[in-house]
Amino acid sequence: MTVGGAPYGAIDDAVMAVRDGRIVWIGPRAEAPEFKAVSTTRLDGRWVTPGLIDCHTHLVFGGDRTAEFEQRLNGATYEEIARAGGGIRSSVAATRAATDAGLIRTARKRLASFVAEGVTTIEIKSGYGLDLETELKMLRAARYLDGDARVVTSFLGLHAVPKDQDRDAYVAMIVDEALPAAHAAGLVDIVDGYLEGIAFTTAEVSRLFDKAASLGLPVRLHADQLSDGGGAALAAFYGALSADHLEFTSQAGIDAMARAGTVAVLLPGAFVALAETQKPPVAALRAAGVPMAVASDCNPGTSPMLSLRAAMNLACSQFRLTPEEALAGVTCVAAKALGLAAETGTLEVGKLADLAVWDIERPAELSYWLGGGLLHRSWRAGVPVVA
Ligand code: DI6
Ligand code: FE
Repeated sequence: MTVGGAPYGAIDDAVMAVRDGRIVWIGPRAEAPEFKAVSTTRLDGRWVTPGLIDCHTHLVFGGDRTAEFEQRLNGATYEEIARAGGGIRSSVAATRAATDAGLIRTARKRLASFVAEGVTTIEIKSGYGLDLETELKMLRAARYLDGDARVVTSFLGLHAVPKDQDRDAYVAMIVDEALPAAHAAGLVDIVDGYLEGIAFTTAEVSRLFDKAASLGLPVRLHADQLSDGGGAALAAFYGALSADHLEFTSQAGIDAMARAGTVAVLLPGAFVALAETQKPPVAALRAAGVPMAVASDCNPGTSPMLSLRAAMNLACSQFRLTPEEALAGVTCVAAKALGLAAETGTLEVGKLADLAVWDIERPAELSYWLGGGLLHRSWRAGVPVVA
């Protein structure tokens, strides 16, 4: 992928050599040197892609929100439910009540769905704790899940203001106490926030991002999902790895992202689940050269989605990505969104041997089929996962 000029950067009749978990050679069989291989695996003409990367999930949470799903089907909106104390806050109550083991057990089941379809790297956020203890519990659970897939954690303390709590005191607790504590415990790879009318303001997110910068941590932002709050421009101002959602992002926001090299993360699962009508400005992002990632946003409220390939399908059918863009969006661009572009996301010498092998005739099938088991085998850093 992305090597050479063929569509998808595809190499026909290829050979790949892996040593110590990294790709040490890749190219056409005709050009391959003699390898003193310890073991050889034949893939019989199958397609091999980088292991898939889901760069935006809320995989760890207690309970579920089936009741809200039914309320929305009866006409209630997500914002109405949130303002009435449901939404994120109802997952907070269930997550606080869950034990470490319980959180891990339920998240591991969900993770298995992603691994079974070739995901070898997954990002997991906190944000259903909203107190020091539970945010740390969520992040510990996320770290613990690292195994079949590599886990990248995001600290999402500014996800919602907890019930009956003073806003300013809450923001101060997250910024001055919870983030430094989680960072000191080695639990934070990226700092995330939710900028939205029903969530946090530019000033509040800025306080968080200033703290992240002082700790040397990269940032990303849930931006412009339900309204244009200037989130894309704020993310770009802070040099964010990504700005996510972007349904309401303006041209000024897009231009700022292009200048900053901030990735646009598209989340069609939330768009569909909320029956939104405002689509992210894909044509303008493309025209501005902003790289687009695609992710599941797996979460109990707005995207109860257990398949990254389903997100690829919806990114094409709903947002008009090409299948090639969708595949880039869950491989090389997703790696960039997580700051891992030097390590994974393409099949190139020096990168980790994160591989997915598919029972398909052509790569567009990965976006074409909505669900279904197309994976033949997978490896994380040269270690077999699905065998
Ligand atoms: N945007 C989302 O789509 C999720 N979080 C966020 O900031 C929704 C989370 C939830 O409703 O539980
Ligand atoms: Fe999200």
